[in-house]
Amino acid sequence: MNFVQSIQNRVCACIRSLAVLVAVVASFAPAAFTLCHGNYNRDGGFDGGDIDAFFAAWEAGDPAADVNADGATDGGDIGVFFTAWEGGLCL
Ligand SMILES: [Ca+2]
Ligand SMILES: [Ca+2]
Repeated sequence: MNFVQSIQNRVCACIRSLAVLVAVVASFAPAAFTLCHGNYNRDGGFDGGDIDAFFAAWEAGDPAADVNADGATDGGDIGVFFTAWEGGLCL
């Protein structure tokens, strides 16, 4: 293996590591990174679009809808979502 191949291999290994990191970060639910559950669709406002987005995720059992972060997407999340949404709160 010559010097150029060695550098190429290292760059490729670095890119693969970065791709793995991006995949890991992307696998987390968006809600896990936001403290602004009321603005569920992250458009900056608190409106019906957030309700639609929240319930679409909630009905699908999407972990992103686990807004109370108890590990389950269930009825407990609805109250937390509506409290944040009605108050325009970023908890
Ligand atoms: Ca919104
Ligand atoms: Ca939950």
